[in-house]
Amino acid sequence: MTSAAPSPSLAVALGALRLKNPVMTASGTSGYGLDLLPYFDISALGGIVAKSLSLKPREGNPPTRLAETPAGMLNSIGLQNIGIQAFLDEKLPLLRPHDLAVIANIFGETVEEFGELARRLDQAEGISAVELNISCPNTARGGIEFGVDPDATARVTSTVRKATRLPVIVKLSPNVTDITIIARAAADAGADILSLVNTFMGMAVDIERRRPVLSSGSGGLSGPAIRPMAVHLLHRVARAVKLPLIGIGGIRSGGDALEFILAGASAVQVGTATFTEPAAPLRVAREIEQYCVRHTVADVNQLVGMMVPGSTGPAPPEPG
Ligand code: RRO
Repeated sequence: MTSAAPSPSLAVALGALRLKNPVMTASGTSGYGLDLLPYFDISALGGIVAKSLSLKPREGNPPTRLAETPAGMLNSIGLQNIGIQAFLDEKLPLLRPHDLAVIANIFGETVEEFGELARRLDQAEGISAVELNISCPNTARGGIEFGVDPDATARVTSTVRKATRLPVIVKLSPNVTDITIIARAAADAGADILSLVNTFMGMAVDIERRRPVLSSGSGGLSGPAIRPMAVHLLHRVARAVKLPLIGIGGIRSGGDALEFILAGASAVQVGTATFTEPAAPLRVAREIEQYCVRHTVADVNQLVGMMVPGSTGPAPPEPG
């Protein structure tokens, strides 16, 4: 008589951030997580990352703010959000009954604003970690301004580090010459976890109107079109820093997520896929489990960074 193999363990710990499985939603793609409630039980996910929060509410950019591109999507939302206080008062209480990690993504135009946002979150009950958005491509001040400069990255990170006891995740931009320089700056300044990548700068042109499709001109490209670039950048960062990593970029299936995991990610975020399939993160988690069963992997942690030794080419040169 044969007995069924025990279910693989999917729980992951990224330092102090513990998740029941490695799949989260990506910031900005399902509001404050509550938009997903009509579609599935969000408690089946490792976590949700809420839309970037600023001190004051923001209306964002005028339309057109979204454009479909081959295997991807351009956005220029412009940080539309209800502001941190409304999030804490109106959204967080509705998330608390759900058994998953709630991660607040924060955005400041100045280092001091990042510090203030982190202080407010530190007082709140039901937040598992804070993710620093130093990589938004769609704002004149803050955002990517910090994320392309190692000194500014370090200043934001250390200010937030001092302002909260929560695990600090720094979300990196791909729009840099050498992402490992920014990754090291964040790590040295006290980041606990790095998430990567935010969107790639891109532009689509309406040739009939002879203008960019997005009202802002350029925007951020996401979706499967960016996945190989995102996996490459995550793999580079995994070799450069010792911190736990969260992989982001065009994940639509368990197999996509496993590319990031094998390249060195301890967890992943699913974003653009939810626009066409709101329950995609749940399916991704199930497909990771099925892969583990198929490959007799008892614990998903055994896969993190475990590509066949010697198969990934020589290590990249040290910067400088
Ligand atoms: O709101 C946006 O336009 C936006 C943000 Br905050 C971000 O981090 N990444 C992006 O592609 N869009």
